[in-house]
Amino acid sequence: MSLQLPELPFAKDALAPHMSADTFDYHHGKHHNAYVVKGNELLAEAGIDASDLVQLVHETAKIGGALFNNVGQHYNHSFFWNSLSPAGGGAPTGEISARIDADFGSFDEFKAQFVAGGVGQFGSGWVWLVERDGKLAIEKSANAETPLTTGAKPLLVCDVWEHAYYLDFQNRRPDFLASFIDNLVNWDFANANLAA
Ligand code: MN3
Repeated sequence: MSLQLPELPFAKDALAPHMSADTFDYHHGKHHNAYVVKGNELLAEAGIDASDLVQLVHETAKIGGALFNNVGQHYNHSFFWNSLSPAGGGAPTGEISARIDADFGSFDEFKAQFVAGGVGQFGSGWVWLVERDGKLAIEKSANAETPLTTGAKPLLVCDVWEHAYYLDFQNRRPDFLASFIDNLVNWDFANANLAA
């Protein structure tokens, strides 16, 4: 299989002012596309095939290096676009709402831990809501890493590489993370992942 840049699941200006069309021009059109192009070159050289992207992430994680970095970044960014919605943000709905209350105590406590996780990821990386060993948890990962390869079920992700927020928030990563939860987070996607 080859990697393909997915269409954004919304118009590139649909999340403004929280995430601008300029950000998507660079983040989706340039950064994500570069991972797709380089990943396909390296997959062809390595002669690796897989039936789907999740299997490909697992296969390339065994090899590491630039091959995994590009495939992992393709998986993570594809997951991130789906973690955003123009109708998103605010308190959760559905099954994930009850699970957040059970495992974090409250939505406010979940939000505080999610923001702290993203702020606490030193340098480039990601902050995730996952289900691990039957419980919801906040996890962070560096660079292209993903909790998928360590046995967790990813439910939501926010990109905390500087390219994700610098045009809209400059150095204010905490504000970007709070805005992700308040204005953009796609609970329907989290509920679908939880049920899968
Ligand atoms: Mn990114």
